[in-house]
Amino acid sequence: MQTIFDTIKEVSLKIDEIIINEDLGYVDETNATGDQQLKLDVACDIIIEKAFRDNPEIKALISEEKEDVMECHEDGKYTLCYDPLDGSSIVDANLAVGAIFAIYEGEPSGDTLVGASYVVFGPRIEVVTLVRGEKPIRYRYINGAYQLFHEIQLGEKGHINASGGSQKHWQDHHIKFIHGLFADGYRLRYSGGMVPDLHQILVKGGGLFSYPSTADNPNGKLRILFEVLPFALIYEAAGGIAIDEKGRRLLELTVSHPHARTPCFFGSRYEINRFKDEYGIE
Ligand code: AHM
Ligand code: MG
Repeated sequence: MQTIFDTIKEVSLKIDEIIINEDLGYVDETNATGDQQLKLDVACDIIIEKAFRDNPEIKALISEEKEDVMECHEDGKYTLCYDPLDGSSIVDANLAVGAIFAIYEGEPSGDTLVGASYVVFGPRIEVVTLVRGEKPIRYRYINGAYQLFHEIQLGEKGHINASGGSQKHWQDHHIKFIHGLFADGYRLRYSGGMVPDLHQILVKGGGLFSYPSTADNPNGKLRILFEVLPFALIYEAAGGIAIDEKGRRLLELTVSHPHARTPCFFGSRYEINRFKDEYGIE
């Protein structure tokens, strides 16, 4: 798996270069989930595909930007699912964006997820990698090289509250829960990019990120294979909890379709246990 992480670090430099230099306009098509695609989404997707498709360890590539699975090597060990540019809607405002990678051994699911990684393209490039069963490791790109920074460990409780979706469409129990956290002193930190938002909670030691079901999006917005499962593995490995609205571990969800979505709640233990109490989950 280390070679996959090494390649992620290499492609991140190329992606960073095109984020900085390329046209931010839209292409004429939409992607597999009907989102409008930026030229950057497509360019990042191609960079990742090229970097991995000849690696004999890779059985298949599944991209958020493509409808179909790309079969690579029949005897390959891993299926790599990735979101090449998370935060397409905020890149034009020059906010931090990211890329997310989930490494599956076998048919993609929470059980077969053996590793995960994400990249933050902010003022600096940071990469977090995780081998299942170990702790997430944070690297920073400084002076032309990646430097191991530290292992990531969440505290019992944090002070960040980040919830997605339009408040107009939140359900009453979600409104009550989120407002209750603010009333207790939690700070709003929501950029519209799940990578920087979830990363901030991880590196500041705790808090809550939620993307609930809403009246307009009953399954939430975030995709299980590319976005939700890799972060669920990372949050659990860091000592946090990652569940859906019914209190099920996200890693235990069944995946009906590569582009399936789910409501999701990631956080340190206190906030998630409070969420369960408020939502009436055993
Ligand atoms: P994207 O992959 O098209 O960028 O969409 C995913 C993003 C997440 O990064 C972020 O958490 C969410 O969409 C924000 O959605 P909303 O604006 O509905 O809160
Ligand atoms: Mg995304």
